[in-house]
Amino acid sequence: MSIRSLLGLDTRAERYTYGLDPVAGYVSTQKIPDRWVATTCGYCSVGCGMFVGVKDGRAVSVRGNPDHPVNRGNLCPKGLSEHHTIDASNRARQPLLKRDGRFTPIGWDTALTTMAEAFRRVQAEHGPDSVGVISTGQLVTEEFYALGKLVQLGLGTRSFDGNTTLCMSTAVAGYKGSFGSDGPPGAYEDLERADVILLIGANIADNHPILCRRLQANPGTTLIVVDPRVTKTAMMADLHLPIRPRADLALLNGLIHIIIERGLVDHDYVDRHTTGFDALKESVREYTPARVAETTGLDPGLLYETAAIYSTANAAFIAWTMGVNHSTKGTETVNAINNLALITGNIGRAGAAPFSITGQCNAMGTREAGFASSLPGYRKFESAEDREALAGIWNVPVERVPAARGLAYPDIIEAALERRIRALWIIATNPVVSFPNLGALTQALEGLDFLVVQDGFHPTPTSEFADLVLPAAIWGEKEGTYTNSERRVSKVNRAVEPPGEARPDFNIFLDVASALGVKEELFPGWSVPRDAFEEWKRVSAGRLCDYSGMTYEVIEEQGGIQWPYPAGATDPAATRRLYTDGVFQTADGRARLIPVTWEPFPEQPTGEFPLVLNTGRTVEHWHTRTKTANVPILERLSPHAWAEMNPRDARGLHLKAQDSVDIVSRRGRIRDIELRVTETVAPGQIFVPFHYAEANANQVTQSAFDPVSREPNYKQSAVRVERSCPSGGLGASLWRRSERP
Ligand SMILES: Nc1nc2c(c(=O)[nH]1)N[C@H]1C(S)=C(S)[C@@H](COP(=O)(O)OP(=O)(O)OC[C@H]3O[C@@H](n4cnc5c(=O)[nH]c(N)nc54)[C@H](O)[C@@H]3O)O[C@H]1N2
Ligand SMILES: Nc1nc2c(c(=O)[nH]1)N[C@H]1C(S)=C(S)[C@@H](COP(=O)(O)OP(=O)(O)OC[C@H]3O[C@@H](n4cnc5c(=O)[nH]c(N)nc54)[C@H](O)[C@@H]3O)O[C@H]1N2
Ligand code: SF4
Ligand SMILES: [Mo]
Repeated sequence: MSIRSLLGLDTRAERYTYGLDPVAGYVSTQKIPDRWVATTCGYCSVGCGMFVGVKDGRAVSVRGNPDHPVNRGNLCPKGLSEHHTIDASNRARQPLLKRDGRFTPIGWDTALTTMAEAFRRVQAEHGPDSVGVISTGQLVTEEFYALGKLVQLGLGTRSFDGNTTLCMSTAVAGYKGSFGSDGPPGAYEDLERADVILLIGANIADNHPILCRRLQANPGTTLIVVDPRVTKTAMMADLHLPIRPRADLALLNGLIHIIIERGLVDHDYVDRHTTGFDALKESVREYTPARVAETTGLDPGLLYETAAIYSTANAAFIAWTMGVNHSTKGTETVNAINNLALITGNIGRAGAAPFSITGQCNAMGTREAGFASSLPGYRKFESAEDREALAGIWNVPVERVPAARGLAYPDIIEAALERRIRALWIIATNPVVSFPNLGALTQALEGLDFLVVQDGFHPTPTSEFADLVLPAAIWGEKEGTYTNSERRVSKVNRAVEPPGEARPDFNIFLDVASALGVKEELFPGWSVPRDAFEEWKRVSAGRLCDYSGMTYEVIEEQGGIQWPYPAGATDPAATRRLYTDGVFQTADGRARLIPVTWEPFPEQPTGEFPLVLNTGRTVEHWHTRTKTANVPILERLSPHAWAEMNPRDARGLHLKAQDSVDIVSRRGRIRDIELRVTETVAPGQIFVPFHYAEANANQVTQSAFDPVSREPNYKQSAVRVERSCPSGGLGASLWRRSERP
């Protein structure tokens, strides 16, 4: 394949002629922008600052913002090609109503009244909670905040959650348990200041690429990577711990055991700022190096070495992502991470933090704005004082503010299966590809009386199931703020107009509020995201995630501001880290050391299903590929799904590289994907990316969820691998439903 075709140049209608642009280097003269619009990347939670180049009202290029404190001008391949997502041919352009199995274009007014009537009818017949709403970490905070109010106070349903439960809810629950509140305590700067960095189940080289740049700016650090695969991140490490799947809890308890045994505990910190040390000490007694070596598959020498490197560092940073969160023991594993950081005093200092790297561009914004697992501003459902404070700001009777959390995402799906939930509104998430155990999910969706899907693209695998499709503006077409993993609030700006009749989600929420008759009560005089931002500032004032000192203008000026930033604040650097004073958000101000126990993962391999399936990501694609499949360079680099298998297992199955294989579990089958034979995966395990609807990895994953956070156990399922039948290709059929007669 030529470089030109790899870059997608051959397939574009317009041919490129090259000219020299002083900023961007060689670019097409047809594509030299008239103007550059400053904004924040709409993919991952790193939160890179960038400019979108606009020519004749179209987004034609992107470049990194050299002054942005996060990325200093760098962008990863997805960011650099993000403008291609806007012009995609499969953008949703008008509201569509399904009549007799076919989508018919309708006007917005009809769409909104149809939706409001359907939801109110279902609620009248089956109770307020029989309408469910599933949202996302990919809205701006202003939209998410408005949606929360609309759903909880306007629709009055407590069946409200989002795709963040497939992602971050474990970190949230773990932080709440240990520190009394959510909120990642560290900053990206810590990657440059730590002398030891421990990455657990986080493949930043693929998934947070610009963080690798930050890490590389610290050549003196010792990097330890804990991952069952030899990922690109593991290849960067000084020490890679190729742990057995889901043995992290045993490893962490084992490290704590050694640190206690060797007298390496920071007793001063423990005595002044924590509770529960004696119980923790007792609980790790049985996690001897010998036993932990057996559980984790790691040599005892490696355990001693890791414990020594971590506990003797001046500043040690632990970051984790989905290798930890995607587990039925996720919350407890996060508690164990926090335990390790606390007993060594590695929190609240430069270079020292237990740091959950978030995933989506605004996963953090949804955590702050709450409404699902907590009330806005990290307030607690169970606190009468918190509910009264909110009722006061909102000017509603306190009884309107929910006093307990409603159903979490998997429980909403289960309620739909049992027909306790009859109508669903899905916003900016694509569960038909991303939710575990596809068979159960599709049964739930098919049983609904009314399904609304609000998406920037159509058809998507999920919008195919909809009764009503609402076309949304996407990144590049709307305004607001995102919060990145280090609590930095950055500005998102509109560069171009949305296609057809698509509207920003913010406007759609206000329109739905009008259709439900609650607009003036809940959103008096609101018309633009800034109206929501001003109210959110008041809601967050005095809370850990205090925005009250921020304005859109100061955020732009500073290249984002980390919270807390209370009214009157002038120095953004002053709040770079949380818990610098060792005072936590618990009743007694002390962090809690929480004893936790390791358990094997739920679905152990058997003779019939002998392999452990691990699912995850690759740098080129974003989740369910609604966006990146439209970007020629990314799609060409990674056009189809594959399975990675160790040579030993491949030999045993008489398979070779590039054979076409099926992956089979008790629940389903991924058909016809390319086999890659590689030592990066250990014997007994396989890895499959979950990006491809036509080879949907979630056909085989299971309905197993963390009891506290409700997050799915995506990273371990028992499967077998078979050579595909020659007819193959059936995997594509699922999401081409509407094309079938
Ligand atoms: N290119 C790209 N970047 C993205 C995304 C994307 O779709 N594409 N998505 C964004 C989102 S929302 C998220 S949440 C993040 C996710 O970012 P990551 O968490 O880095 O992504 P994953 O590939 O899901 O999983 C991370 C690693 O966990 C490892 N793992 C599996 N099982 C275990 C285990 O038992 N123990 C340990 N220690 N590790 C294990 C996997 O081998 C994998 O390398 O990425 C964000 N960035
Ligand atoms: N097997 C397996 N499954 C997984 C994971 C895994 O590691 N393994 N990871 C899980 C994780 S961490 C996550 S975060 C989820 C992600 O799963 P999803 O949330 O389903 O993934 P996306 O493809 O990002 O879906 C976003 C949807 O919103 C649309 N969209 C984009 N921008 C906008 C907008 O501004 N407005 C509106 N209305 N729509 C918009 C997109 O077209 C797309 O349909 O997947 C989870 N599923
Ligand atoms: S690292 Fe994340 S935020 Fe930065 S350009 Fe890449 S996808 Fe965008
Ligand atoms: Mo995620």
